[in-house]
Amino acid sequence: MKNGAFFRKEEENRVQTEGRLPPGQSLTNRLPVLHYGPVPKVDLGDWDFRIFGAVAEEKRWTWETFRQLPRVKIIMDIHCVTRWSKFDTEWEGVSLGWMVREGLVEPDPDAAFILQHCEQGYTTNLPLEAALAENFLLATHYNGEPLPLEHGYPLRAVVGALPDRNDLKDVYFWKGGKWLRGIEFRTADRMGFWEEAGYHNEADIWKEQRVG
Ligand SMILES: Nc1nc2c(c(=O)[nH]1)N[C@H]1C(S)=C(S)[C@@H](COP(=O)(O)O)O[C@H]1N2
Ligand SMILES: [Mo]
Repeated sequence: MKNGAFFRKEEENRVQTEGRLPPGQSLTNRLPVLHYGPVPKVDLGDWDFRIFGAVAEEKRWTWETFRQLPRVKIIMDIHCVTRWSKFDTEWEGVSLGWMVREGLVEPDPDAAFILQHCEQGYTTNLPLEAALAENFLLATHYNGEPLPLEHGYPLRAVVGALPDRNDLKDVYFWKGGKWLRGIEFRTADRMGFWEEAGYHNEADIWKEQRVG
């Protein structure tokens, strides 16, 4: 059997050589659970997901309607500001960019930011362009299974790095809200929970924009 620590280091060297290990990060093979506060209780019967704010028309899905939207699978590298990175994680869910391209959601012409609203008041913000890109997903599944409760069941946003796409903006994983209930489109930026607390608003993993 391979020695765990040795294997980890070997893997880390490999992703580093491939240019996928951002500065100050180290590889983990687990999927750590990280969030502020308790895991919320979720009742799918009265769950809904809303898109509102700077959009032509506000939209609302129940779980029954949301789960019927077409889903895509993406494999991404995710990077937590607390310095762990996990590579080749597989997520499945609904693309916000697809929703806009299909006309399910019509942003106002001056919409330029989004704010994610989660259970228990967690929020996090992104430029609209980043939220419409291929490395941002409204995920319902991880590794082919519905999200575990502690990872955001039934719906979370995920944002990470796609190994071959240097053209996309890559941000730390706190910009993916677990237990997501709404996305507010905005003309002006508004900082979320960690951003208000001093984390960097842009959060670029390659520039190590952790705080400030
Ligand atoms: N609702 C909510 N979402 C959250 C957080 C949180 O505290 N609350 N923490 C963020 C942070 S800092 C990280 S690194 C990831 C962790 O996701 P995981 O627990 O699935 O690994 O969730 C993000 N989304
Ligand atoms: Mo994090």
